[in-house]
Order: sequence, then C-alpha cells, then structure tokens
Amino acid sequence: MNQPVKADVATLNIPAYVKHQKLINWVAEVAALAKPDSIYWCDGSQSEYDHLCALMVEGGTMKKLNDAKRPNSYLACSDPSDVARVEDRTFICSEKKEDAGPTNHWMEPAVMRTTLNGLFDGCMRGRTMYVVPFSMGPLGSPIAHIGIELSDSPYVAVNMRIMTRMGKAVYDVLGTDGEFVPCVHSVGAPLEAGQKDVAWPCNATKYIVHFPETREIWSYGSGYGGNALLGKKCFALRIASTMGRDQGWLAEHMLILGVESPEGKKHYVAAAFPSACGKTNFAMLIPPKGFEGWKVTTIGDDIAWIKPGKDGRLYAINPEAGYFGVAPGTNTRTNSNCMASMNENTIFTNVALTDDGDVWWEGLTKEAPAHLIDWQGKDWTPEIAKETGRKAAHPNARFTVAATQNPVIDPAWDDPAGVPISAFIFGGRRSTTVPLVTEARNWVEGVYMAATMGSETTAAAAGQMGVVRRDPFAMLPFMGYNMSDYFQHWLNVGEKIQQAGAALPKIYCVNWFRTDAEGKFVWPGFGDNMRVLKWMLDRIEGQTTGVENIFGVSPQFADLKWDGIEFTQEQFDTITSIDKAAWETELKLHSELFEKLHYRLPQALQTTKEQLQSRLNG
Ligand code: SAT
Ligand code: MN
Repeated sequence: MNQPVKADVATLNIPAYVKHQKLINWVAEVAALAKPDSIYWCDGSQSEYDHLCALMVEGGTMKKLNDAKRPNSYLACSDPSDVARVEDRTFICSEKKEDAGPTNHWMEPAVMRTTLNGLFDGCMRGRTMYVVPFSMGPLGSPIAHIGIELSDSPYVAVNMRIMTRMGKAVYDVLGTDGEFVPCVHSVGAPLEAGQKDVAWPCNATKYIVHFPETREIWSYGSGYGGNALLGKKCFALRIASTMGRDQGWLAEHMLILGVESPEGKKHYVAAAFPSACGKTNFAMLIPPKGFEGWKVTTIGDDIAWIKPGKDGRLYAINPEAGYFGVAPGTNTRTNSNCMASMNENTIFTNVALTDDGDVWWEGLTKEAPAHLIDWQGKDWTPEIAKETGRKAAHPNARFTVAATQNPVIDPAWDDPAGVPISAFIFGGRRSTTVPLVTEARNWVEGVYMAATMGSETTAAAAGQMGVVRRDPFAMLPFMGYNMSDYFQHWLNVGEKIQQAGAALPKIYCVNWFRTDAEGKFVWPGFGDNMRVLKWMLDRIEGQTTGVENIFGVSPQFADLKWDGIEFTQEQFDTITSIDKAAWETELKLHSELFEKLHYRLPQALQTTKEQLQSRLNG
C-alpha cells in the first residue's frame, strides 16, 4: 500500500491512472472541506486489504481470528449505539417534497447542504480519507454503474472491497469523463493532534442523505453497514430506484435465485423480503429430503437490478459482489451453504469471540460455549445470559463475505446480460393473517399484493422490534422517490412487457412465519420453502391448478410435494386459512396506507382494493 499523503489540495497524490478531472476536482473539494490528514487512493489489491486490516487490528477496531480455524478473517465490534440502519436519520432531498413522498424524510436540498457543510467542515481531521472506486454490477457492463466513495473509515474500504467490484480497474472504465455517483462518508469523529482514537469512532448525530436529482450521497456519523457502505442501500436502491424510474428499469430489494428441476428445466425468480427476514437463506436454499435432483443456485441475496431485454422479458443482475448477511440464527441446518461461504476471508461484525479465537452467535450451535467475549467486549457465559438475558452477539450482527465463496453461486451470477425472471415473490414476516402462498391472478393484483405488504419489524433497523408496519415491496426504507409513483412505475413496466408480447413474470405473496396458538412457527421454512417454490414452478409451467380465493390462487394440500416430511393437512390449514375478521382489520390497514399515499396513488390499486373488499363481504 502506498503511503497516504497530506491532504494539501495541491498534493492530492493522484495516481497516474486516475485521469478524470471532474473526479479529481471533487476529491479536492471534499478534502478541502473535511480536512483529512492524508488521502489514500484504494487500488483494491489484496496487499492493500491486508494492510488496512492490520492497521485496524493495531488500532483495536478489529481482531484477527485464529488463522487455523478461520483463515484471513476478522471480527469488528461497533460502538453499542451504532449497530443498525437509522431510518429516521435517512433523507431524500429531492427538489420537490412531493417527489420524496410521504414515506420519506425530506429536507430542502439547499438547507440540507448548509447543514452538511457545517457537519463535514473538518470532520476528517486526524484521519485518512480513502478514495474507494467501485462498480455496481460487472465492470464495464452496460447495466453496471460506477460510484466513488470518499470515506474516513478503513472498515468501509475493506468491506467495500468484498461487497462491490472495487479497485483500480474502475478508473479504466471511467476514463476521462465517465459518469459516477459521488458518495461522501464520514464517521464524524475528528481527532485533535495527539488524541488517541477509539476502536469504533462514530457520532451521536447521524445523517444519511440522498440528492436524487444530482445523484449524490452524503453520510455522516455512522460506521455501520447500510449507513456507511454507500454502494448498497444508498446507491443500489435509493439512488438507483430513481435512475430506474427515469430510464425504465427497476432497482429492487430482492434476492435472485436459480432453480433447476431433475429434468434440467431452469427458472430464475426474484424475491423481496424486508431486512433480516431470511433472504440470504432463501437465496442459498438446499432442497429438502424428497427433492433429490433439484438444484438451487444464487445470483444475489439482497438487491436486484432488473431491466427489460430485447425480447421484452425482464432480466436481472445482482449489482453487488458480496453478502452482508445476518449472523444470528445462521447454522449448518438453516443455511449450510452460507456457513461454508464463511470458512475464510470473512469480516464479522458484532458477533462474539470464542476463547480459541473463533466466532459464535446465538443459534450457531445448540449449546453455547462455556465462555465467550460478547460483542461489547464483556465476559459472557450461558449462566450470565440466563440471569441477564444478555446476548453474546448483537441480533443484527453481520458477516461480510465475497459472493464467489458461496458453493452454490450460479454460473451466470456475473453475466452482464442478467438472467430472465419467471416470477416475483413478496414476503413479509407475519405471525397471523397472511397465508403461506398466494398467486396473483394478474399483474395489477400482484402489484397490489406487493404494495400492501406488511411485516413485523426486525433488528436490522434501529427502533422497536416486532410491530407490524406496511413495507411496500420491502422497499419502505429504501425508496428513493414517491412511493405512489413507484407503484405506477411497476404498473407501467408490466404494461410494457405485455405490449411487447412477452410472458409476464407471475407474482406471488408468501408468508413463512405464521405461528400456532403457542406462538411457535408452524411452517418449517428454510429448505422446505422448496416445496412452495416447486408449486410456483408447476404453475409457471402450467402443470398444476390451484384454487381461487378472495386474494388470488392458492395450492390445496395435495398440490404440494410432501415427500420427506411429516406435515399434516391440519397444520397446512393453520397456515393457509383466511380469517375473515383478521382480513377486515388487514384491509383497514391497507386503506390507511392508501390514505397516506393517496396523492398520485394509481387508480388501478384503489379499484383492486375495492374488488377485494367486496369479495370479502360477499
Ligand atoms: O442495511 S444493511 O445493508 O446494513 C442490512 C439490511 O438492512 O439489509
Ligand atoms: Mn437488505
């Protein structure tokens, strides 16, 4: 790694391979404002990565794990206050308030810029500013987009190397005048001369700000994943969704998986679930007993960019190059492919440290180790946990791992052309009301299902857990523009496919999370979700009928393949029943959502709701 240089604007230490004057000017501008001690241009090399990790080990941000158990892997533990996305500090600063819409926090761009200028003035003092070039999507592909993140966090630099195509080659694509999304990030913790740094610098004041018209991102005060790795939610969802609106494509909070039957018939499906609802597990699903010969492969586990192809169908790519997944609950039974991905070259954040230098989290093994150092650096034993309820790992603890380490990565995962999508799946976490699986009768009904989706909140966002909130398309925290316009955009995309005479992807609504009277999950989930997936494929292939109900089409008990599992008709009824009273309440919540979104809400969705209501009444 080159030595960082002093951030004298005259001596930016620009590498010879950076030839983009606008980029250089912008780096100079941000450096002049944030006043870092030095600037370092990341080249994305392994030696650079190793060096930055070593620096963080020295500074106490990371611990190196036992190389014999977990080669080339690290554990970072954050400040206890900086463990999740901060939705109430996230802003969409479009020129017009109505373009941000009622689901986003908005501030006038000029006012926000004044605030940010104040916050960023000198905020990198005593630190190095890393210039992190990255591509979302395969480098040089016509569907990929480039970003440059300026960050004073080496943790961000190393995580971005795993999560994106990061490094020198990006400048070849960018050339002298290529387009890029400027992303500025600071932990907001300048150091006075001689002041010792803390292990996880951050600031109680946080701002995660997007300017959709100028496609800029400014993030202040947090070092945590979605707040700081700006290629992910900020760029690939919030900014990209507005690009998609303007250019006729979709940026979605979706996993993409391939599923192949024993006869060799392959389909790709994309599935939207809110954060920490099992997208990574679904994307790496291992077919259960009774499904010998079936194969599931991963294109992506969190974000999909979806564009109409020449044939009129929709094609999806994963803009990311790694997984930033939830550790707690992950084990060889729930996701053994994921466990294998994490054998080496992994960064763990906020999990517990074992006495032999490895990692542990709740749910990793049936029995907890006798002693651990928890994510806050305190001694932890099962006895202490019993007494105090203290968790060894934070519930939103994460791993960062390269997609290429996934044993079931799909051969086309890096294909710039993307993969054709046969179905969209929308799922929330609902202990009641919503049945296991329903197929929309048409595109509009599917858009309605997605738009009105509800889910119980998880630890992925700061705030109360377990309360049902409407989370349209699992995009509530990630929409870069007006939600109603987004619904219309989905309706338009469907219309275009139909006009092109191409097959519309089918749309499904699923719920793996219904519980019984004791509050226990009834559906086994994980690998057994394959049973539902197979029914969908049968429907796509026209090989099974379903029964029509108020909401759409659903399977009967006999329509699912039950080989290899004991699951009774009675259990099936528990998770597929439609409770009229519960749905009366549910529809009131849909109405509330529609009232909130009434400005520019597509009439087609109102009409769909009225039809639903009358079917329910009838
Ligand atoms: O936003 S993160 O990427 O940190 C995790 C999530 O909420 O999906
Ligand atoms: Mn996510």
